[in-house]
Amino acid sequence: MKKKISIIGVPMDLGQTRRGVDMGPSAMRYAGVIQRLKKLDYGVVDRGDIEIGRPPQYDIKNDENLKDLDEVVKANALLADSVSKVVDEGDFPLVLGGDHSIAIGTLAGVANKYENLGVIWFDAHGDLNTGETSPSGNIHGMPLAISLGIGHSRLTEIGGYAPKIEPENIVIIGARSLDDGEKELIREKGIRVYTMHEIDRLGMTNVMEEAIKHVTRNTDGVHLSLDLDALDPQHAPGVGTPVVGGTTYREAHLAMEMLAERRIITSAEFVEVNTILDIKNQTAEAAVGLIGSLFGEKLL
Ligand code: 6HN
Ligand code: MN
Ligand code: MN
Ligand code: MN
Repeated sequence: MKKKISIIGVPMDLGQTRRGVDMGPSAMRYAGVIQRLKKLDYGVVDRGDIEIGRPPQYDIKNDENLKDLDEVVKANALLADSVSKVVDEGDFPLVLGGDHSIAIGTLAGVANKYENLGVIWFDAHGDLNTGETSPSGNIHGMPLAISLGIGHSRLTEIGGYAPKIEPENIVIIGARSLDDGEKELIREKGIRVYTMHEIDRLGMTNVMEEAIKHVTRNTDGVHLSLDLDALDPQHAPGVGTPVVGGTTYREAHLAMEMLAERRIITSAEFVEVNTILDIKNQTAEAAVGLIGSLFGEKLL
């Protein structure tokens, strides 16, 4: 029997300032994520959506350069609880976003179930900012730093422990827009990053071989956090912070197919699908296709 998959939607749009990413979970459900997984013979439970508070006024920065901190903290605490229950019940947690700030809650719910959790972070960005280094004050640019225990304590302490992960167990894939403070942190912590340059030079096959080796070396579980902006905007136009020069549609699928073959992923989230910016649900459909590949869908 295959493990049951529990889906949790997180209609979060307060980790950045472009409305529309709150409809990401609906868009992926509409694009058939549940049917797709059932067709692969998984039991699937849709646990509905996490409640997101609405601030009286959007996008208010506090003195520490963090926008909508209260609501982001509250929602991530709820998400951490919900994900933690899913793992305790033996299901596979599949979290649908929502902006990338929700990785704070997902990782908080998952990481203490493992001795050492590995993380594969597919993204055009590093998401390694703090209030001090962030050019925007948008918390969706910070979740990887937060999970390393770096940043505002109200965020790092979600779930009641910190850090969630160790720098040597992380791989970032697809990066092509890193802020100065993020580059510094990457060097300081020795985080393994495959930018688009390495994907071009080595090819996605070799990148994934190396990445899988790296995140499984020292770990007993691996979380996949996939930001749709890792893909080139041509293939995933419905994202809040698109960056040219991303992975092709096939490169992203190949990566998922290799993860499926190795069966290393123990939890996953798909984030940043923005339906207002999307074209006929193309990005949500791309996300659902990638989810299919991650769970073992084959071309033949
Ligand atoms: N994402 N590095 C930029 C910032 O504002 O910190 C962009 C972050 C984008 C975050 O796409 O999840
Ligand atoms: Mn741990
Ligand atoms: Mn991104
Ligand atoms: Mn991201």
